Amino acid sequence: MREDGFIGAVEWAVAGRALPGQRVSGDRSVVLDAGGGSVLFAVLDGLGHGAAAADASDRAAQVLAENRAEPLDVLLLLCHRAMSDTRGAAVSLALFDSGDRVHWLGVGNVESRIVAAAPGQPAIRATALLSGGIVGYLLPPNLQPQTVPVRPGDLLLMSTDGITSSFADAVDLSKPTAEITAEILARHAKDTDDALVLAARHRGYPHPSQPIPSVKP
Ligand SMILES: [Mn+2]
Repeated sequence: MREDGFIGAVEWAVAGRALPGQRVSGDRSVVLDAGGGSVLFAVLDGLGHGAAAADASDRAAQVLAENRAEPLDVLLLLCHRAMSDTRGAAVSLALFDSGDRVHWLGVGNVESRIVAAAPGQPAIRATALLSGGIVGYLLPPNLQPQTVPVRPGDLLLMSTDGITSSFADAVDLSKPTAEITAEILARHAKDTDDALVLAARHRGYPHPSQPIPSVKP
Protein backbone atom coordinates (compact mmCIF):
# COMPACT_ATOMS: atom_id res chain seq x y z
CA MET A 1 0.00 0.00 0.00
CA ARG A 2 1.33 3.43 -0.98
CA GLU A 3 -0.24 6.85 -0.69
CA ASP A 4 1.12 10.36 -0.85
CA GLY A 5 -0.03 13.93 -1.14
CA PHE A 6 0.20 17.52 -0.08
CA ILE A 7 -1.92 19.42 2.45
CA GLY A 8 -1.08 23.13 2.36
CA ALA A 9 2.70 23.32 2.84
CA VAL A 10 3.00 19.79 4.25
CA GLU A 11 4.17 16.99 1.93
CA TRP A 12 3.42 13.45 3.15
CA ALA A 13 3.62 9.82 2.09
CA VAL A 14 2.84 6.39 3.53
CA ALA A 15 4.06 2.90 2.62
CA GLY A 16 2.84 -0.28 4.27
CA ARG A 17 2.13 -3.94 3.79
CA ALA A 18 0.50 -6.83 5.67
CA LEU A 19 2.43 -9.60 7.38
CA PRO A 20 3.43 -11.98 4.57
CA GLY A 21 0.57 -14.49 4.17
CA GLN A 22 -2.08 -12.14 5.57
CA ARG A 23 -4.64 -10.42 3.36
CA VAL A 24 -5.25 -7.33 5.51
CA SER A 25 -2.85 -5.30 7.60
CA GLY A 26 -3.65 -4.21 11.15
CA ASP A 27 -1.39 -1.19 10.63
CA ARG A 28 -3.09 1.94 9.36
CA SER A 29 -2.30 5.60 8.86
CA VAL A 30 -4.49 8.68 8.99
CA VAL A 31 -3.78 12.02 7.30
CA LEU A 32 -6.27 14.80 8.03
CA ASP A 33 -6.52 18.50 7.32
CA ALA A 34 -7.26 19.70 10.86
CA GLY A 35 -8.08 23.27 9.78
CA GLY A 36 -6.25 26.53 10.42
CA GLY A 37 -3.19 25.32 8.54
CA SER A 38 -2.73 22.26 10.79
CA VAL A 39 -2.30 18.69 9.57
CA LEU A 40 -3.00 15.70 11.82
CA PHE A 41 -1.13 12.44 11.27
CA ALA A 42 -1.77 9.17 13.06
CA VAL A 43 -0.20 5.74 12.80
CA LEU A 44 -2.11 2.85 14.36
CA ASP A 45 -1.03 -0.73 15.01
CA GLY A 46 -3.98 -2.95 15.93
CA LEU A 47 -3.04 -5.68 18.41
CA GLY A 48 -2.02 -8.89 16.63
CA HIS A 49 -2.67 -9.36 12.91
CA GLY A 50 -5.43 -9.75 10.36
CA ALA A 51 -9.05 -8.59 10.32
CA ALA A 52 -9.52 -8.15 14.10
CA ALA A 53 -6.41 -5.98 14.27
CA ALA A 54 -7.62 -3.98 11.27
CA ASP A 55 -11.02 -3.46 12.96
CA ALA A 56 -9.33 -1.84 15.96
CA SER A 57 -7.25 0.45 13.72
CA ASP A 58 -10.26 1.35 11.57
CA ARG A 59 -12.27 2.36 14.64
CA ALA A 60 -9.51 4.72 15.76
CA ALA A 61 -9.22 6.17 12.26
CA GLN A 62 -12.95 6.90 12.20
CA VAL A 63 -12.86 8.64 15.60
CA LEU A 64 -9.91 10.80 14.51
CA ALA A 65 -11.65 11.83 11.29
CA GLU A 66 -14.80 12.84 13.17
CA ASN A 67 -12.96 14.79 15.89
CA ARG A 68 -9.88 16.08 14.09
CA ALA A 69 -9.90 19.56 15.63
CA GLU A 70 -9.77 18.27 19.24
CA PRO A 71 -6.52 18.40 21.27
CA LEU A 72 -4.32 15.30 21.01
CA ASP A 73 -4.99 14.04 24.54
CA VAL A 74 -8.75 14.34 23.97
CA LEU A 75 -8.39 12.45 20.69
CA LEU A 76 -6.64 9.57 22.45
CA LEU A 77 -9.33 9.43 25.11
CA LEU A 78 -12.08 9.41 22.48
CA CYS A 79 -10.29 6.59 20.61
CA HIS A 80 -9.88 4.64 23.84
CA ARG A 81 -13.61 4.83 24.64
CA ALA A 82 -14.68 3.97 21.09
CA MET A 83 -12.30 0.99 20.94
CA SER A 84 -13.35 -0.76 24.15
CA ASP A 85 -14.99 -3.63 22.22
CA THR A 86 -12.00 -4.09 19.91
CA ARG A 87 -8.61 -5.68 20.53
CA GLY A 88 -7.08 -2.26 20.97
CA ALA A 89 -4.13 -0.67 19.24
CA ALA A 90 -0.91 1.24 19.64
CA VAL A 91 -1.69 4.81 18.58
CA SER A 92 0.68 7.68 17.85
CA LEU A 93 -0.55 11.13 16.87
CA ALA A 94 1.44 14.01 15.40
CA LEU A 95 0.07 17.44 14.54
CA PHE A 96 1.92 19.89 12.29
CA ASP A 97 0.67 23.33 13.29
CA SER A 98 0.85 26.50 11.24
CA GLY A 99 3.60 27.89 13.48
CA ASP A 100 6.38 25.45 12.57
CA ARG A 101 5.83 23.09 15.47
CA VAL A 102 5.00 19.42 15.75
CA HIS A 103 2.90 18.26 18.71
CA TRP A 104 2.93 14.54 19.36
CA LEU A 105 1.51 11.94 21.73
CA GLY A 106 1.72 8.17 21.64
CA VAL A 107 0.54 5.11 23.58
CA GLY A 108 2.18 1.82 22.66
CA ASN A 109 5.10 1.22 20.37
CA VAL A 110 4.54 3.29 17.24
CA GLU A 111 7.69 5.43 17.05
CA SER A 112 7.78 9.07 15.95
CA ARG A 113 10.93 11.03 15.16
CA ILE A 114 12.06 14.28 13.59
CA VAL A 115 15.04 13.89 11.28
CA ALA A 116 16.96 17.03 10.25
CA ALA A 117 19.69 17.76 7.75
CA ALA A 118 23.14 17.79 9.37
CA PRO A 119 26.74 17.68 8.16
CA GLY A 120 27.48 14.14 6.99
CA GLN A 121 24.34 12.10 7.57
CA PRO A 122 20.95 13.33 8.78
CA ALA A 123 20.50 13.67 12.54
CA ILE A 124 17.59 12.54 14.68
CA ARG A 125 16.55 15.85 16.24
CA ALA A 126 13.77 14.55 18.48
CA THR A 127 12.04 11.31 19.41
CA ALA A 128 8.55 11.12 20.88
CA LEU A 129 8.27 9.72 24.39
CA LEU A 130 5.82 6.82 24.31
CA SER A 131 3.64 5.74 27.21
CA GLY A 132 3.05 2.04 27.77
CA GLY A 133 -0.50 0.81 27.29
CA ILE A 134 -3.03 -0.29 24.69
CA VAL A 135 -5.59 2.21 23.45
CA GLY A 136 -9.01 0.60 23.92
CA TYR A 137 -7.83 -1.56 26.81
CA LEU A 138 -5.43 0.20 29.16
CA LEU A 139 -4.70 3.91 28.89
CA PRO A 140 -1.98 5.48 31.07
CA PRO A 141 -2.97 8.43 33.28
CA ASN A 142 -1.73 11.96 32.55
CA LEU A 143 -1.46 11.93 28.78
CA GLN A 144 0.78 14.89 28.02
CA PRO A 145 1.48 15.91 24.42
CA GLN A 146 5.00 17.19 23.70
CA THR A 147 5.88 20.03 21.34
CA VAL A 148 8.93 20.11 19.07
CA PRO A 149 9.96 23.07 16.88
CA VAL A 150 10.60 22.16 13.23
CA ARG A 151 12.21 23.99 10.34
CA PRO A 152 11.18 23.72 6.71
CA GLY A 153 12.73 20.53 5.34
CA ASP A 154 12.77 18.64 8.65
CA LEU A 155 11.21 15.21 8.26
CA LEU A 156 8.67 13.59 10.57
CA LEU A 157 8.91 9.78 10.49
CA MET A 158 6.31 7.55 12.16
CA SER A 159 6.66 3.77 12.03
CA THR A 160 5.06 0.68 13.51
CA ASP A 161 7.16 -2.00 15.19
CA GLY A 162 7.09 -4.00 11.95
CA ILE A 163 9.86 -1.64 10.80
CA THR A 164 13.29 -2.10 12.40
CA SER A 165 14.05 1.02 14.40
CA SER A 166 17.55 1.59 13.00
CA PHE A 167 16.35 3.00 9.67
CA ALA A 168 16.28 6.72 10.43
CA ASP A 169 19.99 7.55 10.18
CA ALA A 170 20.19 6.38 6.57
CA VAL A 171 17.34 8.53 5.23
CA ASP A 172 18.11 10.67 2.17
CA LEU A 173 16.37 13.96 2.91
CA SER A 174 16.76 15.20 -0.67
CA LYS A 175 14.23 12.64 -1.93
CA PRO A 176 10.44 13.05 -2.08
CA THR A 177 8.63 11.51 0.91
CA ALA A 178 7.03 8.91 -1.41
CA GLU A 179 10.50 7.56 -2.28
CA ILE A 180 11.72 7.75 1.32
CA THR A 181 8.79 5.68 2.65
CA ALA A 182 8.96 3.14 -0.20
CA GLU A 183 12.67 2.58 0.45
CA ILE A 184 12.27 2.26 4.22
CA LEU A 185 9.51 -0.33 3.72
CA ALA A 186 11.56 -2.29 1.18
CA ARG A 187 14.70 -2.36 3.33
CA HIS A 188 13.51 -2.39 6.93
CA ALA A 189 10.16 -4.25 7.14
CA LYS A 190 10.25 -7.33 9.39
CA ASP A 191 9.01 -10.69 8.06
CA THR A 192 7.19 -11.31 11.34
CA ASP A 193 4.72 -8.40 11.45
CA ASP A 194 2.56 -5.94 9.53
CA ALA A 195 4.67 -2.90 8.63
CA LEU A 196 3.91 0.75 7.94
CA VAL A 197 5.92 3.97 7.76
CA LEU A 198 4.72 7.55 7.29
CA ALA A 199 6.90 10.53 6.37
CA ALA A 200 5.89 14.20 6.37
CA ARG A 201 7.66 17.50 6.08
CA HIS A 202 6.86 21.16 6.09
CA ARG A 203 8.13 22.57 2.83
CA GLY A 204 7.74 26.19 3.87
CA TYR A 205 5.46 27.00 0.92
CA PRO A 206 2.17 25.55 -0.31
CA HIS A 207 2.13 23.20 -3.27
CA PRO A 208 0.98 25.17 -6.34
CA SER A 209 -1.92 22.80 -6.95
CA GLN A 210 -3.29 23.20 -3.42
CA PRO A 211 -5.38 26.11 -2.21
CA ILE A 212 -3.78 28.11 0.57
CA PRO A 213 -5.54 26.91 3.75
CA SER A 214 -7.95 29.40 5.24
CA VAL A 215 -7.48 30.34 8.88
CA LYS A 216 -10.51 29.63 11.01
CA PRO A 217 -11.41 32.33 13.55
MN1 LIG B 1 3.09 -4.49 15.01
